[in-house]
Amino acid sequence: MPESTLKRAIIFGGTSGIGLATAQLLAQRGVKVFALGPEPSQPPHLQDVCGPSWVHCDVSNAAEVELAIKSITREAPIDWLVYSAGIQRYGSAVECTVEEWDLVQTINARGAFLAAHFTLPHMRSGGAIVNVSSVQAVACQYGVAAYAASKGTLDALTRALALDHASAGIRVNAVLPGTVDTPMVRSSAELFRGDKTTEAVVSEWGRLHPLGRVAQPLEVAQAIAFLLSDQASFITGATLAVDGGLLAQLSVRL
Ligand code: BMA
Repeated sequence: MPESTLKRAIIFGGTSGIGLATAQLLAQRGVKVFALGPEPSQPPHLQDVCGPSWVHCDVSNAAEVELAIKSITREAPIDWLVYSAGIQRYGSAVECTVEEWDLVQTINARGAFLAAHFTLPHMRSGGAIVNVSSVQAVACQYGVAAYAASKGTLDALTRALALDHASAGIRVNAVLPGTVDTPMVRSSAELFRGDKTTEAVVSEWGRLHPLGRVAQPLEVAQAIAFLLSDQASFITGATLAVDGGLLAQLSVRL
């Protein structure tokens, strides 16, 4: 493919879970992918030379985000941005500490603002952004005050970005995953498993989804790749649930 038509993508949170699956999928499809993550050195699963390039970036540090994007865009502009960095903390508004609240908003929401803020000036017209939100932006579990609020912010930011940058030919959408088999969900399962195995807890959570299982990260990555692509050329400001039917259901039964 000629260099001028090669798509270039930045993926925040590209070293784990949904972000990693997206980085791998896009790289397989011939996209030049920059996978950003907080690890101090290149994670072994990103050492494949044909795969995504790894760039260190702690999204809580605005200067690091700016520097990472500057170093990537120095050689050429960017077509696609995916914000998939995210953490989960549990507790009601009373149980959640002020520090936990701040950390969750910083990683899940402020980081998405920083990514957009520093990347948008280097994006090509025809480009696209996808933010990885959650079903919990719309309807939430008990005890996830900080997380749900951060994802609600991310959805609102998605709409604001979609409006403000439509005239520049840039589309901005969000995916809302249900439960996905990622390290983040596995560590939540570990936290709540009691006497059960982590596997059993993950399967139990899966059964709560109408499709009867949790998602694999690739299933969300495929939706992200669609929203980035020209196949979604008239879709902007949208929130796409990738949730096995979770948001379609009420827990009330006849
Ligand atoms: C995700 C995470 C998961 C959870 C799922 C469905 O965003 O919070 O831990 O299982 O939402 O509530």
